[in-house]
Amino acid sequence: MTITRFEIVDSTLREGEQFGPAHFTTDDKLSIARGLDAFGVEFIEMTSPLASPQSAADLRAVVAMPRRARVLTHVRCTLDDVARAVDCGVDGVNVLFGTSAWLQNHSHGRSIDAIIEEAVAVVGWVRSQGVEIRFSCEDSFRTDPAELGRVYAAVAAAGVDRVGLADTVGIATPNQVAEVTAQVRAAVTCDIEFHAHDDAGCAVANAFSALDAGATHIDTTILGIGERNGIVPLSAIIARVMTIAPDLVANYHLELLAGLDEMVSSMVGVPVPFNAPITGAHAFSHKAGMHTKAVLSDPGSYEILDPAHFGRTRQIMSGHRLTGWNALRHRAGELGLRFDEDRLRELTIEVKRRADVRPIESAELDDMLRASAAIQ
Ligand code: HCA
Ligand code: CU
Repeated sequence: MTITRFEIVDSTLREGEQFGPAHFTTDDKLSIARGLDAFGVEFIEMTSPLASPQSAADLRAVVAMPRRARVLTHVRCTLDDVARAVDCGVDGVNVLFGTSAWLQNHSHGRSIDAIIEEAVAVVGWVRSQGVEIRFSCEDSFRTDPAELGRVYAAVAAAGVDRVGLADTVGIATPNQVAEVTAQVRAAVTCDIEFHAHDDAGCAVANAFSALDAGATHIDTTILGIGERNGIVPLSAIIARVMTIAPDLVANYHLELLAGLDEMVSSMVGVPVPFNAPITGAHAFSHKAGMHTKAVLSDPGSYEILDPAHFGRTRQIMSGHRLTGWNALRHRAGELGLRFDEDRLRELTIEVKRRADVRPIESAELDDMLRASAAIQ
């Protein structure tokens, strides 16, 4: 299937608040909301106003902000909860119900028929208020597929704007996500949102699989923060979609991604992961001689994303034992120095010899190059 739509429901201010070390102040929340709005996400999802008095006040503050993104809040699927949400002036509500046997037995104790009855009433009421609504089956991938189909068909018939598939425990595989999403796609005409946890390291792959099978909206958080080890990181799904369908990310302000990651990293006190696509400190560093040679000739040889699109710069590393003479010539060129080929080869041997003992700092390498140029 060709992916034709991709909208972002960023949940840093809901799922992200459920990350162990997270505690956002009102100012933090406003800064995150402003940053996400400037980046261009379509939706900002916030914690339920029923969570605490400050949560309700913060939700109202974000609703009152000048913004283009639509503000959603995430509440239980009850008439009381959605009434509180609507009262805060949100553009939409994201409601959920636990439909797996685990959650039916250990959380709310309701049957599927009772869930459907409540969900249909809630969808009808929210729509009557002119507010949009998404209904999600929590723990979708441990829910009986026939029951899942029955619930979605009922809420779709009641006029829901989106149905949500949630891999709450991070158990789904990409093939399973493709299969279940395709079944839901065939059963409903409304939009489909997908929410993926990363317990088994498949969140981004699963989100992409969902898009490929007809999902339209992906839940993200900045850095991927969320319950346990989190969900789909914003920068990662952008990278994934961009390599396949660049037009679908063309309207986002991609140069703001790294700043968003840094902001949330300092708020929650965890570093930007080294392996974060796009924003990781080494995401555009090239080291081994074979790599640097090819990248210097054409960056596309080892880069599927252009760092310039994200306001980032490519690094060609040259002061280490894996270096090659192309990398050293490149660095020399940046310093305005030129060497003949023999001298470059000698220098490469010397750099490798020194780097075998310990890493060479970039200033030290530059000194070596300058000293070598002086005696040439
Ligand atoms: C939660 C559960 C949730 C909801 C996702 C959704 C999940 O912490 O409330 O509403 O689609 O992972 O199932 O985050
Ligand atoms: Cu979640």
